[in-house]
Amino acid sequence: MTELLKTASLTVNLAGLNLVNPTMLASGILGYSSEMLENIAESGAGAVITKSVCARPREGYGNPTLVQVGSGLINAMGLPNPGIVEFLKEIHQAKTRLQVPLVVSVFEYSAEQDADAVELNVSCPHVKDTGSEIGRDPTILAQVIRKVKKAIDKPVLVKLSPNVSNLVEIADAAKKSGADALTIMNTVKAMAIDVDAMTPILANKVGGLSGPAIKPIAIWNVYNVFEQVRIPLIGCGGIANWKDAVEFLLAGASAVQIGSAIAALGPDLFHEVTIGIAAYLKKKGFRSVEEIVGRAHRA
Ligand code: RRO
Repeated sequence: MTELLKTASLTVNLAGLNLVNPTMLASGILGYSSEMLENIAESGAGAVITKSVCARPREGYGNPTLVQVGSGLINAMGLPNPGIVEFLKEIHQAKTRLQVPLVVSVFEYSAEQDADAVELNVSCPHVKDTGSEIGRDPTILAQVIRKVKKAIDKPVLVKLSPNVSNLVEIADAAKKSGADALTIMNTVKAMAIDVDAMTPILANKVGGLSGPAIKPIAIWNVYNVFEQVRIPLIGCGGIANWKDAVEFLLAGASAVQIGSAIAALGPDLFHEVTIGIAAYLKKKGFRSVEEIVGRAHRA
């Protein structure tokens, strides 16, 4: 099995981050502890992204925060996090132990020296003022990105929302204001209603849908942005196996993030997906992941 990993180059240079393979842990999955991130890296992730953190601690919403639906999950956690000061301790510890790039997901930007990169979360579908209010307005988004780029000299990834009328316009504004790569996409605004109680199930009522249900939406958005904006893309949305990952690469993503499926199936999925990508490259006669990025556009 591991011999297979040597038959093709699986490495990816993503905006200056060197990944041993194109899989990344999506933000928001599996807590804040450095042990958890280390475990994920040891299981084969090419990079890990923390849960989103903001300047001050936030409790998040009350329960229920999660509901399973047809082929996905709707969450409305409400950005629970211990605040940057407390979080820095975990980040520092993680950085000293991790062998793969550590990306810190931030809401309100706070200087973070130990991160290899930051992922700006401007796309939470339901947290007021700091989430998709920024990510859906190209002018405000550009101002925020310029400010962050001025403050740090690390790669800035920007995670965008599908809950906008023109994602290409948003992606273009992000690129022009200095984003180094774009993560496409955050969750899709969604709701589930309890027919007995006759009320929305989540305490926050509205949430974000993730999982297999949103994969075709994410594939389309990656494909469409790739065609019109020249910037490295990271595909995210419903990846549960190697084939899903390959689909994103063919659509134009240089790397992929896996979220809900890791929570459901465990971190070994990173290795399985990487092996699957390697086998696919071998079968098709390609020597590197880079050779298939955006390949579906040649059709
Ligand atoms: O914490 C959340 O409820 C949350 C966030 Br910050 C996000 O970016 N996307 C999402 O679906 N939920």
